[in-house]
Amino acid sequence: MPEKRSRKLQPKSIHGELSAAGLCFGIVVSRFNSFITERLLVGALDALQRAGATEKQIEVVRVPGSLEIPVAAKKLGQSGRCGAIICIGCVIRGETSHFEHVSAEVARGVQIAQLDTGVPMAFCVLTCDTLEQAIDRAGLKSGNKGFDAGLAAIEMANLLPKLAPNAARASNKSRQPKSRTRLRGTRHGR
Ligand code: INI
Repeated sequence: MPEKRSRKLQPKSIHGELSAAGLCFGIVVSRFNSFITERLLVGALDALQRAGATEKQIEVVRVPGSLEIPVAAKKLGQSGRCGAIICIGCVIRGETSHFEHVSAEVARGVQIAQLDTGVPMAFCVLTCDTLEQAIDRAGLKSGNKGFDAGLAAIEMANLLPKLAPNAARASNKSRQPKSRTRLRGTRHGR
């Protein structure tokens, strides 16, 4: 092949913005280990607020334990109200193998729920060996994983409409006439 000085390829890159404008979010929070999960919730709300979300754009659903997160997240996804869902739980290793069952099933369940509904679900279920590890991830040494999950949810809620068949319109919000502006992830918006 003849040697050719070619410029580097710069293919179109598709990504989701970190803006909550026009989006609704669901947060499913487990009450089990609420000392940790409530702190993760604060982190997730902080991320949404910094991205411009208001209370009207957020729905918080509480469930007894992490095992109940997937079914609640799936129902919420099916409702058509949410552009993305944040799943918050905390599983801490104990004396028995219960930890393995709960942590494996909640991860599997949330993955199935997001694939079944097509609604992105940010996974913020801590699986820790000790309470100290959990505390570190809920606002101490390792930051707040709820905040990280909030950012992931915002990004994915913005990204997915761009991958839809009518992506040209979805990715070009600014060209839409004002009258068509509406909250995506609402009954009317989907
Ligand atoms: N649920 C949790 O969220 N974290 C745990 O660490 C946990 N442990 O260890 O038992 C836990 N169990 C409860 C479970 O999620 C269900 O709520 C319960 O089994 C009822 O279905």
